[in-house]
Amino acid sequence: MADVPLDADRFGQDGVLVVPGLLDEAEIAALRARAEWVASGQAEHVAAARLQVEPRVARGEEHADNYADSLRKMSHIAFCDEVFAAHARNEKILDVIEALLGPDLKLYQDQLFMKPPRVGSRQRYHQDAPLGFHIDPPDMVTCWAALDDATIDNGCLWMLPGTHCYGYIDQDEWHSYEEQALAGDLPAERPIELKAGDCSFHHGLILHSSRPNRSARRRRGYATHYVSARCRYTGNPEHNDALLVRGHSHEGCI
Ligand SMILES: O=C(O)CCC(=O)C(=O)O
Repeated sequence: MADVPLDADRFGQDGVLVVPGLLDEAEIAALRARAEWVASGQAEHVAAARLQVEPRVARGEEHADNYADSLRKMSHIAFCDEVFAAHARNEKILDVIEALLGPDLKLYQDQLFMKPPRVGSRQRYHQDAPLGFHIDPPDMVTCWAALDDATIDNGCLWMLPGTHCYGYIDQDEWHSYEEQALAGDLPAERPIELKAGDCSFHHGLILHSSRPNRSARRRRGYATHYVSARCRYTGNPEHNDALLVRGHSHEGCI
């Protein structure tokens, strides 16, 4: 493994870690160009169902300047697009993930969160692992790569450090954290402001959210969700399309 300067102990305590400048300008430019094309809706290799429009725009309650800037997110695109697939296999990212999850790694899912200018909506407080990740144990880490500068103003991620240590949290409790956040009464929450090219890494059980983008600036973040290849897959085996990205698969595991 390459020498990655990272504080795995800090990740163990907080459940989140930022690695500044992990992606270089060429890598960011390639992702942005591809995101632009896929978000235009013209890329035939990406099924339209993978592109989700902001709900308020879809209902006609808000208006976006163009189709790309109406999109909330694009999902599972590394499974059909070579540029996003190459990012998901980026050795610099996998070195960090390996330091946190061990040597055998699979990509379970990916999502390009578009958070478009003015209409980008809030993502409520949630844990990732219970939301469609059928694995046991929940050994899962997400790399969130900033394609644009992500600030409080344009809707960066917010984390509740340490909450990954509580295991699966009842969804009623998610809602109570959400209400406290909306009331401005959640002092433990921390903004994860990033420059384009920075990556944050978060545990599958940490509570996190993001605020609306009311600014005129984009805030795209490409999340690749990795799991240990030693986890058991608890879903319908026919739906298991996790991709081995480093190390080995294990009999009876995902
Ligand atoms: O980018 C966002 O607004 C939400 C991201 C998120 O929830 C995730 O990466 O798990």
